[in-house]
Amino acid sequence: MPSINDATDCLVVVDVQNDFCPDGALAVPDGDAVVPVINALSNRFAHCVLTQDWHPAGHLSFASSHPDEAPFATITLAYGEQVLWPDHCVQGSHGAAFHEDLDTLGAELIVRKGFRREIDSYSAFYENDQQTATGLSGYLRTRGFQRLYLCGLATDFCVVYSALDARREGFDVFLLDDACRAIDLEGSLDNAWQRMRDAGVVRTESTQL
Ligand code: VGL
Ligand code: ZN
Repeated sequence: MPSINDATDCLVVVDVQNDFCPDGALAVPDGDAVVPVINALSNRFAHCVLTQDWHPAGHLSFASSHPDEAPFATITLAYGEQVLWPDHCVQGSHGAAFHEDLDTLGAELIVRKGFRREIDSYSAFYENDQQTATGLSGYLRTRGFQRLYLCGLATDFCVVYSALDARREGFDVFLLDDACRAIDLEGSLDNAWQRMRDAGVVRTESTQL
C-alpha cells in the first residue's frame, strides 16, 4: 500500500450525515462508528472533500412520493431501476447535516448531490441517470489529484457508486473498509465488493496507511 502523497492524494468522505446514523431516517447499522476513524484520517491527508446527500422535499427516490409504494421497494424511473427510500437528507433538515462530531473544518470542498427532484444521485460523480455530472471529477483533476481514498456511508450505495465512477474517470481508487458501513439490502454488499474488485478498486484499511 502506498503511503499518502500530499500532491496526488485526496480523501473523499461520502455522506456522513445524521440520517445515515443510528436514529436517523435511513440509519445504516453502526453508521456513526465511522466518525472517529474518518476524523483520524482527515488529520493525515493534506486534502479532503466531503459529499452531502441533499434532496428537496418530494424527491422521486422517496417512497412517500409514490402513493402505492413502500420504502425499500424497487421501481422503474425514466433512467432505470430505483430503490425507494424513507424520506431522508431533506435540504436544511437536521438529518441532512453532517454528524456533529465529524471534523469538517479542513474539507476543501463539499459536493451536494441528489438535489434534482427527478434524479437520485448515489455517486459523487454522476447522478443515477449516469449522465448528469456533479462536477467533482473536473474539480479533482484540475487540482491534480490522481489517487482517491474513499470512506463513509453507505458502502453498498453511495460509496460503491462513487468508487466505480471514480475508476471510470481514471482515478486510482482505494476503499478504506474500516471507515465505511453498509445498508446491506438483499445481498447489495457482496454485490458491491464484486463490482469494485472487477473495476480495480483496492480494498484497504486506515491502519494500512
Ligand atoms: C444513500 C440511499 C439513498 C447513501 C443515499 O448515502 O448511501 N443511500 N441516498
Ligand atoms: Zn439519498
